Amino acid sequence: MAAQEEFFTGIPKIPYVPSAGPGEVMCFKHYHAEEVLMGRKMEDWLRFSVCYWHSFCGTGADPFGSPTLHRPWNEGPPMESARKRLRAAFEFFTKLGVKYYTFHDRDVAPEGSTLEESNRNLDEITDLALQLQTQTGIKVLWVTCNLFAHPRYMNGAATNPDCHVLAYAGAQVKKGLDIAKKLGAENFVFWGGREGFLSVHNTDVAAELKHMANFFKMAVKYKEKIGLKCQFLIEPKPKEPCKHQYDYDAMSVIGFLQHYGLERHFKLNIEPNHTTLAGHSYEHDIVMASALGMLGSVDSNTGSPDLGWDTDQFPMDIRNTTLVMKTIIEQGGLQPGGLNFDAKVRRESTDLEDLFIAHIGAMDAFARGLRNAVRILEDGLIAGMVKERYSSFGHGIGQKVEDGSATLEEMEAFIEQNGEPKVTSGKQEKYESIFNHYI
Ligand code: XUL
Ligand code: CO
Repeated sequence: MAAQEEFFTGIPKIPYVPSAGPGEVMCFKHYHAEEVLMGRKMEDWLRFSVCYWHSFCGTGADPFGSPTLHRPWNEGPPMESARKRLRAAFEFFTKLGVKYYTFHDRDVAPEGSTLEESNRNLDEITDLALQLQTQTGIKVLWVTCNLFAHPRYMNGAATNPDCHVLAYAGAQVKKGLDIAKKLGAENFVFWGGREGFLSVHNTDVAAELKHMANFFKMAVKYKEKIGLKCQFLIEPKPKEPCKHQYDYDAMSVIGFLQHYGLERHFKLNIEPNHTTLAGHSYEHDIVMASALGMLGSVDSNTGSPDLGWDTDQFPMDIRNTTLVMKTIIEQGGLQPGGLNFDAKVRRESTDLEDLFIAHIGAMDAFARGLRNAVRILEDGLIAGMVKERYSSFGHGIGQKVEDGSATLEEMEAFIEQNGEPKVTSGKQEKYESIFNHYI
């Protein structure tokens, strides 16, 4: 890369220095990409990805204040800054040592005054992206279409009461899928920020749900038509910007997909800050989606439990990362999904190096989570205790319940013979103490 094009001057490729002291934050102390754990390289368990919108488009503006983050790549006319932004992003990915990135169509190329113009902008920028991908080996984890920012989408995109708007969203997704194919994206995400309602009085909920399902069916059909191989993902979120979003949480989305016969075509992209907004614990939706074979990818971030909104902070809590990685290892990995940092530096973290520090800290937090989860699973103590807890389903009447052949009459006969079950301790504190031993 030519010297004048360097944006992160003075920052080298981030090294792995396990002996680094507490004040040294520009190196990995736990993340060692090539190290093999449980038969797989750390980078392949973790599949880290940097998101474009927060890290390269974010300005630090909030509803109460102006931008605080002045990024050199966002200066100049829209297409010129789009090209600079892309070069800055690839410099960042390379120096950080992350192999994947994610973006919305409108993050990488500005919206034009017509669909044709927007598409031309996308064509030009994705030509450059393809070049940079080939040069660096960096790949697209997922692409998504921004179907929520433009005023035309204020009443929804796929659930808009006006089919003209739905058609615009469809045209945009068609182009998004073409771009996904061109760039070899491994996944494609649908996040329905405005697919929901602010008032039931003006909303035909049943019609909107059906339209959304039919919209997804069009996307599946087009994906198959163009031979796009990537995995489709829906990202649940309960609210914000809508008062109520249809994709409320993991179980609502799974129910929706099954109701409309779409479950074979989609998995879920779980974002823990959305999970906690839905009133669940951090790991809840990851565990629920995984249990039903529907966990496809993770937007790895965190909120502040004391706040009621989506703060998109970098995930730094080792307990959380350990639980997430335990679930991911148990399901055999996240591929073709990954851990995408849908997270933004605070508006007060104004130095360019803060962008590195944030990602390095979160990657190390996940590397520690991975190492802890591996120890938990290799020791097998917790797994053994859980297995023992359910051991009554391994024989006799329990075996019949397990394989689905038992009847209520048999339940009654069993109780007549065996009477009252004995009280068995759940041992929660014992599990918690053992878990704490590993973190
Ligand atoms: C919004 C959010 C989005 C999606 C992609 O809360 O998480 O950035 O990840 O549209
Ligand atoms: Co997200």
